[in-house]
Amino acid sequence: MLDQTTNSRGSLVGPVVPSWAFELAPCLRESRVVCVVGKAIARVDHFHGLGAGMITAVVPSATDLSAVALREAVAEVFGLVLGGLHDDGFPHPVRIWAFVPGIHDQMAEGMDRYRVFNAGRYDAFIRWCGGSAAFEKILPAASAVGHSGDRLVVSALGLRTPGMPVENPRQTPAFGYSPAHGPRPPCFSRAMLAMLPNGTRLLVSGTASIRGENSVHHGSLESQLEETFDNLHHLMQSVKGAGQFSLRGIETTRVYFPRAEDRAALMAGVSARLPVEAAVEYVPAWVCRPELLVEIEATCAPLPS
Ligand code: 3EB
Repeated sequence: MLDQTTNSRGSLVGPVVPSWAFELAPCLRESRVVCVVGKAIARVDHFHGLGAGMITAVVPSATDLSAVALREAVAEVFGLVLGGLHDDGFPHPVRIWAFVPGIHDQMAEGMDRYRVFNAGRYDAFIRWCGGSAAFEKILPAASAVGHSGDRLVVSALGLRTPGMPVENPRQTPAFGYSPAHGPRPPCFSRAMLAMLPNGTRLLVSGTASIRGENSVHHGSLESQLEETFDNLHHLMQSVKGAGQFSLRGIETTRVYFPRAEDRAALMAGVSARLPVEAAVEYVPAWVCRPELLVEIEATCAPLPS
């Protein structure tokens, strides 16, 4: 799905970070091949810009790994990416993208590949944060979606200065989800307020039709879209003391959707709710829960004061 698709201008979009992020750190400085879990191979690419770094790690045949091996591989890959950003002088991760192959394939009792991924990511962040108490202070914003290839791809954008995580009062923090959503919770913040080289931006994580910690409006694209925009609105309203944010300040978005037949309705519903000048990409992709029909990520500038 995500392996061969197009954005609204007709350019190919792979399992790759959006162009606004790539443009912040466009220069490839170093590319290494490393061994993970003693057998799988990963390629780790380090990109730099003037005020930002990006590290992308790719595990080519991740669908060959067992649940135990995948959890360990994900933990190692996140460790490589977070450690690499630190060594490159951009020690503060503000935004992570993960592209998970076969995201809904069952791997173990009640565990699809997304839940196994979550367990490995949790292991890495526990190590990196020195425990779960610091999650609310430093977890970056993120998106995790599926694609039809077999590669696990993790990209992280890092800065020299820390971002400030923002939560949504209508949603349980993802790192506080109950075990109903898997043995280990997804480690990310709903948004990160970050000082990018081009100014302060709110980097909004993948946002979906979730209230509290439960998916709502099963089967209804229109209602899920409305709920998603309500979540975006309330998230932006909850930013404290760093300028004001609203949907009107959105500059870029990515809309992930699993059902090809929903594209036209999404294009109509999304563009009606966004500023005309916002750059929107429509990216066919499974999202992390099978019942979710849309997930939207965004970058947002503060409103003029
Ligand atoms: C959710 O809110 C919906 O696992 O990194 C959105 C953004 C979602 C990021 C992730 C998951 C992730 O739980 C899914």
